[in-house]
Amino acid sequence: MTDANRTAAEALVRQLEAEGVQHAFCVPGESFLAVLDALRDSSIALTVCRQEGGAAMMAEAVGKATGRPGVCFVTRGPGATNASAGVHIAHQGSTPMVLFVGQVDRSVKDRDAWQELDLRAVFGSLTKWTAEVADPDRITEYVSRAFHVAMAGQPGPVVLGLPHDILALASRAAEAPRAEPAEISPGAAEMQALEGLLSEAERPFVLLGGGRWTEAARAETATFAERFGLPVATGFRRLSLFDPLHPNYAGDLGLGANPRLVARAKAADLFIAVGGRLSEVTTQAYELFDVPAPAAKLVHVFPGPDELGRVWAPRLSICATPSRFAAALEGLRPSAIRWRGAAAAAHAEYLAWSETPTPQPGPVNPGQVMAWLRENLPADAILCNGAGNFTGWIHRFYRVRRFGGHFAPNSGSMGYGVPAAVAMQRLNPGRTVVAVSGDGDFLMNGQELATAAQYGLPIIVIVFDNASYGTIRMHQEREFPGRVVATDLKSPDFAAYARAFGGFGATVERTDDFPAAFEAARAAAVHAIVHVKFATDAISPGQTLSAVRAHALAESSERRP
Ligand SMILES: Cc1ncc(C[n+]2csc(CCOP(=O)(O)OP(=O)(O)O)c2C)c(N)n1
Repeated sequence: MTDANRTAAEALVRQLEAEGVQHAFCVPGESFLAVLDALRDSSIALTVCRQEGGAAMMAEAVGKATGRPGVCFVTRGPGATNASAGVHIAHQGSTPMVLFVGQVDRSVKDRDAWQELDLRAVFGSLTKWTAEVADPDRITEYVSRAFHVAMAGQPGPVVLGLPHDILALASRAAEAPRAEPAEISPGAAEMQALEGLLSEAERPFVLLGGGRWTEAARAETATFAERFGLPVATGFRRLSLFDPLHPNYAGDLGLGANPRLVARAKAADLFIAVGGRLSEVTTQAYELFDVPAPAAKLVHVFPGPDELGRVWAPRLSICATPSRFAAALEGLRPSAIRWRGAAAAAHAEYLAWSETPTPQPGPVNPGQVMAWLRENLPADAILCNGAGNFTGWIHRFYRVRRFGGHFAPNSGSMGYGVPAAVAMQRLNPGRTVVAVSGDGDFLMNGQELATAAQYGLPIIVIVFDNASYGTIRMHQEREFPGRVVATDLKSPDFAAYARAFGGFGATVERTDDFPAAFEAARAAAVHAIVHVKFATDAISPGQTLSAVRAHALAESSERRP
């Protein structure tokens, strides 16, 4: 519909409503006041944040959670460059997202005017599409296209510039109907070819990843795996695509993966990768298969043709969305199944790997903390995290039981956990939302605790504090043993930090004290931090920094002439 009396900003907001947008995140700027004004009268819940990086990560998390673009508004130069952190996460995570940027007036464009940013140049390689709306009468056309592009094929981010002067102008733009991404079905010939490959296989392996999954597709894939006894793994930070207690679950193929799982994946003669792009982390630094011709027959199912064959030439390329592919699995009837017992063996290996505690130096064992959370969080809890070695304990010991129960950056960007938790608690007021952060990771966006406070969001943040940028220290010890530089951290009292924002804080210095601290945080029903201090030496599950250093020193002395 059109309304001759409305402004371009109002038309934009009406189009967002037509797209079904329920939440938007922003840091305000004078460049898009008319949009903020229109949002004031809208059904869209606006969350005002403290830094655009956090706002963009919140929008990214919404995109991951809903499969529809997360929406973020920021101002030009300083705002958009801050937000780029979240845009890159969406880019590497195949997450639909639209970042709106208040841009300079058209009359001063290209003068390097106040905070002007060449959006296409800056965001060109980070987005599926970057554009500026130059005509108030075309604003809904641009928004509609942004939503279509963000969700189409392999989803990803779109950046739309909004010149300040067009926003308050009258707009004759009509609303477009809600964008629905095209589904892509596998052809009968491809499914028949897959059936043939299964009939010949002896050691098949299924890997799930990427975007465009639905709860139904997850269930259909599980049924398929059960019917044929197939071992199924999840890719890096795609933990919620398969129930870890399902008897066919083989484990998480990401950072710190179970060596037995990696061996199983490498030994497969038929490797069926569904939905994911076969990233560097999932493929164990491109070591799972020979490049470009894997020994295994690789079947790559992906919702866009351009990714198929990027690194490895698949034996069978299937361009399909996971939902349509999963629906088509029902029709498969391989003539022979030669791998009986493989799924049970793989699942037993996963259980042993995730249930055997790893010894760690010092009175706190982060693995035991994650194991406690695994046993004590409700099945529908949402866990969010950023990046750092502390995530190794999540991947290994935690279990994500539900679809959409885990939000983490596939790009390995620090600072994601707190904003993602804020966004998920905004969307799911009744659910337990926990962010797990490192001491370095937390302070990258810890200021968004103020946003949790402002909206009364009882997120619980666990800060794993090893007084170090531990991941980098680990690499440092490997490459320059004993030469510590720029990795020691002196952090604040994080429990007091939480209290300064009006929340609850507790400090834990022994594993046994964690349950009571966490329960107290839960009972407080406000945003909370449980500050867990542990030994710097406890660098990752079952590993110490001293051992890493000793190994590196021994290797370097062997190399010396
Ligand atoms: C935004 C960003 N900056 C830098 C890095 C490089 N980096 C990866 S892990 C890491 C250290 C993380 O430290 P912390 O959060 O304390 O966790 P830990 O590794 O000690 O468990 C750094 C600096 C990154 N991944 N993301």
